[in-house]
Amino acid sequence: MPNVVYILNGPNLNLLGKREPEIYGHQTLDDVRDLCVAAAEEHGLQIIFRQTNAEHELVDWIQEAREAAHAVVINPAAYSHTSIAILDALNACPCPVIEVHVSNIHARESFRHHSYVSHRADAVIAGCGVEGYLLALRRIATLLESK
Ligand code: CA2
Repeated sequence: MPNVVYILNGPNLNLLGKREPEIYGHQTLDDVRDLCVAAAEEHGLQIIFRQTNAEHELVDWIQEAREAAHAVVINPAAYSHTSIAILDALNACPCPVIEVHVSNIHARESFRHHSYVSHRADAVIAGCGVEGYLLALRRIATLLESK
């Protein structure tokens, strides 16, 4: 049975590739999912890829991942900067967690510089564009292989 990785995306990431390409690039979230499926196959991983605009749904999915996932890749989007609920849910997850941001949040407005999720994340990838998701999967494969 392949290791299962939940890839969870927060609010407005459904707009990826459709607005603000100078910040987020031209690839859509469907493109990101396709790239992640291909990368996961290469690494022998199975992915569950989801997006929601609702904080409670992210919390529910993280709780689901607690039982069902071997690792979590999460782009919490704006909830990174506001949500203790998402941090608490991730703190209850025993598996590796990697936080991904398409843009470099540290080179943007000061309110984006702090992420609650980073307090729990085993690694944080920011500013690599959508390639950040693929780097996260590669790191997850390394971490799970060394277990
Ligand atoms: O850089 C990232 O991946 C972010 O997580 C994206 C969030 C932002 O709030 C974070 O600070 C950094 C925004 C989600 C995407 O929002 C879009 C809005 C318009 C057009 C395209 C995407």
